[in-house]
Amino acid sequence: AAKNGLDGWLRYAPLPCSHQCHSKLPSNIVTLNQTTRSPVYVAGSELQKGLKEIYASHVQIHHGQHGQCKDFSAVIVGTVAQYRKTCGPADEVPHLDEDGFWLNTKGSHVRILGQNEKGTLYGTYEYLSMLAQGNFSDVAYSTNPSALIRWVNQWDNMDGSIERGYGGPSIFFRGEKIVDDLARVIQYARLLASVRINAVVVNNVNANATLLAPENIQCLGRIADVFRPYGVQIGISLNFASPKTFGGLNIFDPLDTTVIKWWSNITNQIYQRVPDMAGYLIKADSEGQPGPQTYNRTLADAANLFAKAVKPYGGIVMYRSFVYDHNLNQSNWKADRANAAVDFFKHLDGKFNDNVVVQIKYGPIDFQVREPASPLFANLLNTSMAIELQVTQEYLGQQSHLVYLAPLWRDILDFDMRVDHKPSSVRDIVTAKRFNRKLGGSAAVVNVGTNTTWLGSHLAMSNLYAYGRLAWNPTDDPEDMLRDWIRLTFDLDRNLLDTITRMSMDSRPAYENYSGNLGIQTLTDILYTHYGPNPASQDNNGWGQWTRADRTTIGMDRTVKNGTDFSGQYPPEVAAMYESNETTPENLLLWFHHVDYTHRLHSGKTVIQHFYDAHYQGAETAQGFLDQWESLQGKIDHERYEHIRQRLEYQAGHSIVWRDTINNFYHNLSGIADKAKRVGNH
Ligand code: GCW
Repeated sequence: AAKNGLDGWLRYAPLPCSHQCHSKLPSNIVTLNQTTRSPVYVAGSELQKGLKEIYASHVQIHHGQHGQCKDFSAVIVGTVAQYRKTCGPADEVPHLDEDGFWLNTKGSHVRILGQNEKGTLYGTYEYLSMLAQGNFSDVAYSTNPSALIRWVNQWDNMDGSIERGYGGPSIFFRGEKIVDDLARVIQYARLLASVRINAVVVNNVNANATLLAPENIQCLGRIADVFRPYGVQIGISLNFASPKTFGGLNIFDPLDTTVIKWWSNITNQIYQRVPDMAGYLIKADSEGQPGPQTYNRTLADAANLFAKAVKPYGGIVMYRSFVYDHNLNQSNWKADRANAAVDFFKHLDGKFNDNVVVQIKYGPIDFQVREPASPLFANLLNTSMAIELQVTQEYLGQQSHLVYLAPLWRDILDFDMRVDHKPSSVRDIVTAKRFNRKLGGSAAVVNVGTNTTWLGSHLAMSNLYAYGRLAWNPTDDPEDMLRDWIRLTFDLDRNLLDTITRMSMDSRPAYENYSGNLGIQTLTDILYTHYGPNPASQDNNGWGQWTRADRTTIGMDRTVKNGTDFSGQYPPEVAAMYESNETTPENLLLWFHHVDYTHRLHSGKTVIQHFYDAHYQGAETAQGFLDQWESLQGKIDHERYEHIRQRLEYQAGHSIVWRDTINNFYHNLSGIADKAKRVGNH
């Protein structure tokens, strides 16, 4: 079959079978569960497909009988319990946590044993990833997830459009209904399972209550049936006002008994059709969405309403902390949207039921190219939390610009909050270790669509791949993950590998340089599109994404001494660092401090000269991507080569538009000349 972008990193491109490969390739597959549509069964079929496509090796699947466990050169796939039952003792297998697996390629046969069936499937994809990279080394290791919540959120609307989606219309919905043909959903399930994502919320957080209509609940069941064999559960977003707007009640107060009954009834109906639904995702009292504040109830009252409804089924509620006033007034020096999450949630710490998880965007504003880690992570000591990331490049070039995001995510995950003067990395907080919670993890907004690139650009898929890897192990190295992804997606060619690695690793610094640097956010259009340069839109808007730039000064003063108090939301050591412009990392200077354009950076350069230079440097790097890519012509199939080439050509030009728009804007505003005489008329 012709290979195309749909396979993503599960391409199984043909490789020559060297001597080592001949002696190492399994000649049988033994699966320890023959129930079709079980993850172990799927694992067997996936192995068979991989072996055939990569090494043209046609291998039979046997359904575990005792004798076969000893078969020479078989690959055995199943859970540890299934292995014990069919094959005998499994004493060598180390203790595994839920979803974990053990992979052993040493000796006469390969064993892939999961703690559960999902884990077995993950281990199978791991083994296939080795094979597809021509890696036949002897390994024996186990791996366990850092957290049990490894979700993705789709922002798909029932009419088939996708909010902030750049890869075409929805694979789930069309014309207020769930689509008949779910072939693309199967493909998506494979991709997600291969990077160990275990749940997908299928509809937009700006939710439409019609999803709860009986016929739609039945159809949700069809979606769940497609994901289930891959170990991926589904979840749904709810509209808080549904009892009134859809259910015919005249109220949606979370403490009202008719409302409570209504939600539990709906929940029962859903679980009847989808007994393993992962849970609910809630956006309430945010950006015009209805919420408990209408009835003077707390956000915890709202979260607990749903928590009680799903509790009997083992479901969880992801409650978003993205709650803020979007009609802020900039004439108030103290107004600051960044303060909102802590203001709204801190006093509710400890009031959430134990199956509620507060889902927190990584930064205090909104998926910007550079933000400090959200201080909310350090303020909820008795509440389960998850981090919300965005694979969708909403503010980061919307898949028309190459921006590899793993380094950004690692910056946040590695950040040490120093809660109680003890090591408190965001990673340890959200994986529930730091405060000993039962639940924790991550969710990423991933707006894949029907486009054959999935996200709108082939190169953007490295972000989905890396997200899954980090959700499993948040200390995975961004460059290592990238190299695996490149080998699996394109080819093992050394030069190709180095080139795409270099471009990707340079991409976030480049974007930051030509869009907005020194912590000023992206300077993109804030009012409508979130795309392209529009520095003027960054002030005097109700959204509270401000720069406070005037003729002589720029930056938000978020200090306690004379600003918005935001820095005071961090534990003392971190607060002290951000309070002074001497100790604030320069890449966040303008996030925390309001300074003169002539303020000197550690380099000796002024802020304004740094702006000019960084924008030139970033645009130059981006223009270089095109040449680097073109050096790979002939090494990649024409279709993908050309699609990517066009994107990079566009980015090269658009980076110049960015550079000049931003530089001219601040040049006009400040009247300060560029030392290198590039900006303005000379
Ligand atoms: O970034 C903003 C987006 C909205 C989005 C919102 C959110 C789904 O512009 O489109 O709504 O965030 O995260 O809820």
